[in-house]
Amino acid sequence: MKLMKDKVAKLSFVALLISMIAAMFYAPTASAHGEKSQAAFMRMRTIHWFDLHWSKEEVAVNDTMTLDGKFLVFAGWPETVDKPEVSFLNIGIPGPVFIRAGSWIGGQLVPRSVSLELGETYEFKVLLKARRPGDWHVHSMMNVQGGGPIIGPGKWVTVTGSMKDFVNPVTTLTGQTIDLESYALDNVYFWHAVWFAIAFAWMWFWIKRPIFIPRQLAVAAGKADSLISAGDKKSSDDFCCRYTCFGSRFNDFYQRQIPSNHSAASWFVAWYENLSNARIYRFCQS
Ligand SMILES: [Cu+2]
Repeated sequence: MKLMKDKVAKLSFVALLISMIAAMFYAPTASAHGEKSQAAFMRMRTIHWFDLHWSKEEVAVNDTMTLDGKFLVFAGWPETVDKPEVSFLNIGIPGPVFIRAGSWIGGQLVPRSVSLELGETYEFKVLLKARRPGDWHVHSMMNVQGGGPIIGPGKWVTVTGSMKDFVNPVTTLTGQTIDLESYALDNVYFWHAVWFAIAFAWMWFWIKRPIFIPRQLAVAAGKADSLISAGDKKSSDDFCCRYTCFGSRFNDFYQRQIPSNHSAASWFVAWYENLSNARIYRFCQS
């Protein structure tokens, strides 16, 4: 019996080795179109995509292509999925390999969500500008609030060229032309570094002293109060107040937003943030 067990163990080990080596030498690329992975009721009773047409199979970085076609909003929409009252025409691609330069439903520009009628057929068009070289699946997609992304058919499109050459110029409301691809990146890095440094200092303040086990022992011994000194409390108040104010002041200075496809949403976020910042600021001043 012992001999048998040893043999099985030995053979299993050899099998494991062989499969590891095989995986090292042969690893095929995964390749699939995801629309069929959706639940049947999502795929067959929501949005029916048809007559789809991809204008190009190969496109150079900075060049554009369109995906157009029609979709029927199924009259027997499932009860378990919210009605498509807030729907956003999108594109199913692996990350920002294209940018969506424009999208239309029935000839109407739809940069934001729209409400769709059950039983209606719509024509749509999406204009895409190539950004990252590679072979990509390009799918039509409808994001339905309360329903999730409803993906349509996809097709391989090859993007050629170099991502270094990609530009995304926009003219702001003040007439300035900027490249969204690289706009204010130095500033982004700078402020991330500043906040990381502050966050790290704050964490260091607490973790440089003995942490988990000694503190747990102190709590168990009923000496929890001795763990946080009056000095700690003072520094915490100071730290919290100073940096929240600092943050809210800088948010105020950099309030001017970049126009985007979601400008109404970003305007609302900016307004809301500013409102709460103003409250915090007043609180800190008092
Ligand atoms: Cu696909």
